Amino acid sequence: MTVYDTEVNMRLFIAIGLSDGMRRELAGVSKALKERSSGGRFVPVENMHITLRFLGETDALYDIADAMREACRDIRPFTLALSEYDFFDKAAGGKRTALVTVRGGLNELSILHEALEAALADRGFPRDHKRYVPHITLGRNVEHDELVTAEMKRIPLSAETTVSGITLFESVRVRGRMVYTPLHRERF
Ligand code: 2AM
Repeated sequence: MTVYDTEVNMRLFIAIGLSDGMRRELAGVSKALKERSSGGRFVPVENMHITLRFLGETDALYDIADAMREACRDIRPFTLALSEYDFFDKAAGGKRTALVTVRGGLNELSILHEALEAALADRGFPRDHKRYVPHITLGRNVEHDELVTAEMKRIPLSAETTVSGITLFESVRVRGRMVYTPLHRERF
């Protein structure tokens, strides 16, 4: 993968990819959720990921790749596993961002996240002060009641991935669908 200089803004984010085993389990969770909820925009399983940092519209590809390199310098591979169904609440109307949480190397993940925030801040990216809650988004504006929450939480999840790098993605909407293109990968 090559990082190239551009003067055109791109919508970028840095994320951790998922294993095939995780995608298989997530496909099952997503299907179960669709059957039990109304409305919602569901994320296609091939687009699912763990966002580390949303960068928004920027053309600073060189600085971002440099920050990724610095942040990963002292990081060693670690394991993450799927944990359970959960959601972020929207204010009213019962609409939620439906998600799956992760477990395992959360300390390592937190150190990586902080290292990335610091390296980006050194290069002029304003710090994201929201608490980092690692998750995989299943869908947005999903509506269901609390019985469904309990049922969804009972789905057993165990798939894992060895995290051995992070990827910078460009996000583009093509004919109403989100397309995520990897631009740069930093391994550790
Ligand atoms: P999320 O799924 O964890 O919410 C690519 O668009 C990724 O960047 C999404 O998966 C989303 O992460 C995150 N993202 C998009 N818009 C965002 C925003 N305004 N603030 C924070 N994260 C955002």
